[in-house]
Amino acid sequence: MSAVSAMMQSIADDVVGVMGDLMPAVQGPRGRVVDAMRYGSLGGGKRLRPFLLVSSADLFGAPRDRSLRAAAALEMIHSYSLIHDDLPAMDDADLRRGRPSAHKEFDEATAILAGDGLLTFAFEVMADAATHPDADVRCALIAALAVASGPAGMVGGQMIDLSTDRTGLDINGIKELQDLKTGALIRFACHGGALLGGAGAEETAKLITYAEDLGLAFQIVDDLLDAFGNEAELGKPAGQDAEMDKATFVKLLGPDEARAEAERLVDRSIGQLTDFGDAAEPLRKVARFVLERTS
Ligand code: GRG
Repeated sequence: MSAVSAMMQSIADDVVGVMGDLMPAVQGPRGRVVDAMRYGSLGGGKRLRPFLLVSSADLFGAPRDRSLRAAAALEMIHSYSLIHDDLPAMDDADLRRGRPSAHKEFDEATAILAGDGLLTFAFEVMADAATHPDADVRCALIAALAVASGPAGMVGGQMIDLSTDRTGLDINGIKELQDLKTGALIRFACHGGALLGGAGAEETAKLITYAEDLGLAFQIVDDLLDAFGNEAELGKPAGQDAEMDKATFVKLLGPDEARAEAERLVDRSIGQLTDFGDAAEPLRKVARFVLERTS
């Protein structure tokens, strides 16, 4: 295992542990929705967003027990988005992370409720004093996470994706869509880490710019993986964008230019980290990982 994979695995294990403890299985009539919440959030996944949040918070010496709780809340929102995205009314996907998607393992109504449960529980976790003793910091975290995941963020991006004839979008249209749909939660990861750590305005701005470039690079690589990736490693079918004739970075720029653009963005994102010195090495390493990832 490479050094960055080991670092990511360690934070992934910790955040999954925190999520599991926060959502213990329950007996009785409401047990099924908790089972589906656990199914849709605890298995597999790269846990990129938690890694970004914890590594950003580490820059300012924030205690890990706090940053892991905030990271768990963020990953609950990401997991809800995947559960809902897989539903027949949206992407209609049978596979997620190499396993049946939540509505295939359970049923559609349970999958909808599991997504709703993860979304709302995430804010309960953020609002708890164990996440940060200062209520102003908790409020700032909650507000930023709500903006990132709501209609001005991920939900808005998903709406554009579902309602636009994506065959007609140009490169700026694709950038705007992806900046909301995928970028907003990645941006929150670094912003949330800065809030938890009490970062100053300049440090926060640098981390947010790092995350914006990284989020776009992540999405370009996602498009490249859909076009050329290995289905077994992806844990889901590939080639779906081309099948639907979607305008993607790969289609609009061509694979070579798309790859070059992702590399430029990652270089630029790393450039934002200079002032943080050696402490930002995990953020530099994960940026390079985003280019090399195969799933
Ligand atoms: C349903 C409100 C709502 C939003 C859905 C995130 C999303 C919006 C849809 C997912 C569809 C998709 C494949 C988007 C491309 C980028 C992306 C977010 C991929 C999945 O994230 P990873 O690669 O997943 O971090 P893992 O499994 O590693 O957690």
